[in-house]
Amino acid sequence: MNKATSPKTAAGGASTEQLKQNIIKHLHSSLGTDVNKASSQAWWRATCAAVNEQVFDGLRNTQRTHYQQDTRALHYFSLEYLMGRLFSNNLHNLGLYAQAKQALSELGMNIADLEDQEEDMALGNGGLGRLAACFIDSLATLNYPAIGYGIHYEHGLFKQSFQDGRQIERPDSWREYGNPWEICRPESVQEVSVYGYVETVYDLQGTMKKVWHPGRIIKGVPWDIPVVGYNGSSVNVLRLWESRASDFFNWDVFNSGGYIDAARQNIEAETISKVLYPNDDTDAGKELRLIQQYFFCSCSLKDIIRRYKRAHGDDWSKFPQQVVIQLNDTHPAVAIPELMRILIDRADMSWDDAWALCQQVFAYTNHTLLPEALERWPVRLFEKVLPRHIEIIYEINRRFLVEQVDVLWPGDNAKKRKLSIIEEGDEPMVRMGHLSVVGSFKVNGVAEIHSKLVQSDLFPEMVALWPDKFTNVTNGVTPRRWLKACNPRLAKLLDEKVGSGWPVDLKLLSKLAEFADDAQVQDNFMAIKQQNKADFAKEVKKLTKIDIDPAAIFDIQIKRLHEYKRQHLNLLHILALYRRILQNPDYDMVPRVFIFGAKAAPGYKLAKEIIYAINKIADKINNDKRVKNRLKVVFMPNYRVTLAEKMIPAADVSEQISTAGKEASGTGNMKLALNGAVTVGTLDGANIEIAEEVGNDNIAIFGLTVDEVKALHAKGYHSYDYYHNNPEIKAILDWLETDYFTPGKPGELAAIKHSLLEGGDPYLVLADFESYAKAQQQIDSWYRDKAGWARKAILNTALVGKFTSDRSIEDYVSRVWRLTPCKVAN
Ligand code: 73E
Ligand code: PLP
Repeated sequence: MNKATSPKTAAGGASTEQLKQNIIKHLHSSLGTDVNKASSQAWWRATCAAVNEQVFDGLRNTQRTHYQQDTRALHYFSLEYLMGRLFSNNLHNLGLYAQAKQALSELGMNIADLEDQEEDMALGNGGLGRLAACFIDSLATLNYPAIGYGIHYEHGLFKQSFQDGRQIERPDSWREYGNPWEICRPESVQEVSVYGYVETVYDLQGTMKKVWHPGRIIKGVPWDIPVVGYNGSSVNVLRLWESRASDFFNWDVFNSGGYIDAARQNIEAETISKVLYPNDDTDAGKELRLIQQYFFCSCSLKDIIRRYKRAHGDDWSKFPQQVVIQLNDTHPAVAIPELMRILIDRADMSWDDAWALCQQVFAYTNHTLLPEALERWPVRLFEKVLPRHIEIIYEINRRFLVEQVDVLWPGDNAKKRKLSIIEEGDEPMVRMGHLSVVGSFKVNGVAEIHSKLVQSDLFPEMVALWPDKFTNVTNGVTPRRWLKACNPRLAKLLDEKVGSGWPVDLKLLSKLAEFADDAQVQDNFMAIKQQNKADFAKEVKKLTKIDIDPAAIFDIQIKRLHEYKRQHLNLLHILALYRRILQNPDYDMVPRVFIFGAKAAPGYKLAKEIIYAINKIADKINNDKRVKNRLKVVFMPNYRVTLAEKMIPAADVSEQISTAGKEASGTGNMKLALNGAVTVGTLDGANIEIAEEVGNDNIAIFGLTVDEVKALHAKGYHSYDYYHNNPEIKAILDWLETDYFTPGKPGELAAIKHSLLEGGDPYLVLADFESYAKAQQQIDSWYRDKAGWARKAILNTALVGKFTSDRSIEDYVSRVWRLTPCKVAN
């Protein structure tokens, strides 16, 4: 394994004194203010500018080295990057955090206050976007030549607040006053066409050519965000495209007197990169979303080709050696027909040569099996927006059906219908998953079980056609952000116990297992947890006005709100505990605080009802004297990376309770276990691999397995049976229909009951309830044994080294990308 070295004490040799001088210099010369009157915002910007001096040195060195060595590079195509804040991350990765803290303190400033000046860069919805952010951190740390491509959304994921318990969305304007980390690159602008029509023409030799006459041309302006590797030696780039009206186009309209029209079309062009779609399943059918996808793929491919041509001219033969493109789900799959178009229509390549090249360049990661998230686009929409691409897709499909499908299954029309990239029906659709598999040389899922299901349930025939195409790469998270930076107390203990190499070699944490029964280490470990909980309790008080006791179990469920993630299973269990307390005033339980963090997609009605119900029930329970603080419920508003960084170090229990087979992997599960939380989880996604690593004594597994879920559905699932046969379930569901939690407004919380009964309970909440309640009982009894619990918490941290995103990247390198690390000289 290619190991990065531990961070130098001061990258570029900057001392605390130099840093101080640089900060002051930037206060003066970049911000136009001075130490006596500068705001916290100005101090933060000046410090960013001082840090950037070193970031940019690293960036120049890296780009020069990659250019000189003409390296093969990874191009990560993703519609989402959930980066969070960059300030402390960059300082940590440059090995400058301690100096910066000291320098600022000597200047009379508190580094934590400056950190709070930064808006989260929330250009993603959840796990998929955060995975992309962890991956680019690991790629830079491991010195792999790589570039991330995406969209420079003006508005990232909405901000969430609650009004009378209901979710309110407000726009996120993360760069309203500019962003110190990004660099605009006007010299690398690209132009992208959409709409129009395709003409068939013949040249003098009688060869047929297709000419696309676009209806509109849009300019793509690149913004580069430096991605600093942990040792500071490689600094890669995240290149995000912003859409603007093309100069050429405006001029045209202006000449014909259409000033207002020109202004309108300007706005339309700028709309493309205006806002991130806030759904973490797809909005198939939305024209703007398809245009977003095409816009960034086309800009990025042209950028890659421009760079390739600078080194290799018109000789395309080395392209597949130099370029590999990873498609982060099907969202960027339109890159496949776009590269075909460029090669055939622009570079005059034959179909066969172009297709052979394409198939060596693309690889596809599948992140979900949920039917609603499998992207399909109406053919009609494609015809309108991308008339040339739909022709190319038809031809890819025709050849695939004739040359592959019909050869293996001659004359089998049912197979053809099932495998066709075009789904037949009243409204024919383009299946982006099929296109991605056909156009890629590798396809992977994101955890062992998920990759198996991709092969057995989603694409079995594709596996029969190309058995070697399919593989697994289990997800991972960067331990730099998700342990070292967010949990400094634990990081320090780990430095002492296992040495300081763990941030780049997470398996070293296993040495901590030797101390799992050491009373002193247990005390230290649990004292750190206690301090983190006390810090977080203050944050809870500040944001929600709720008092919580750090001595209670902090039981945390943080993730997007979705029925398959089953926040409502957690809620039903909370109601069960509450009811038991009311029925038996002496009910004996370890005090527990159930803490939620979750955004619901604005159009997802039931998800919003679940948020409302949690808030209303929390209100009642938290103010009920009879509970005597045994139970508290907190819904933290505006869950995002920055909040995750505060919640995860404070968690005792991690809720990972999706219906088996539905959560492809999960990554929050890894972060929580790494920080010493014990998981209550189903055998789903990466939970299975976490259980393998930490052992069954250190995780509370419950619920139906994937096979049992399938069998239950096959036999016929009747949620009413559980309602009628389990008095606790019946009482709780009926309770939701009363006005107990919403005085004077009975029925306000009934939506959950209805979805679980008349709605058929599609995610088997009632089927898993009893087993879940038992697992929670198990947690309660485990926690009573202080030493036993400390042992479990320590072993969770010690044994999850597998889940570093460095390991994921090395898996991608050996199974998919075939990259060579390229050490950058300072
Ligand atoms: O299980 C998670 C997984 O950990 C999965 O649900 C998530 O990806 C994570 C990273 O692999 C995911 N997000 C989406 N699909 N799967 C998605 C779909 C449409 C829009 C945005 C996100
Ligand atoms: N949202 C944020 C802000 C995160 O940090 C994470 C972490 O992995 C996720 C969503 C994904 O959570 P999960 O894997 O539990 O769905």
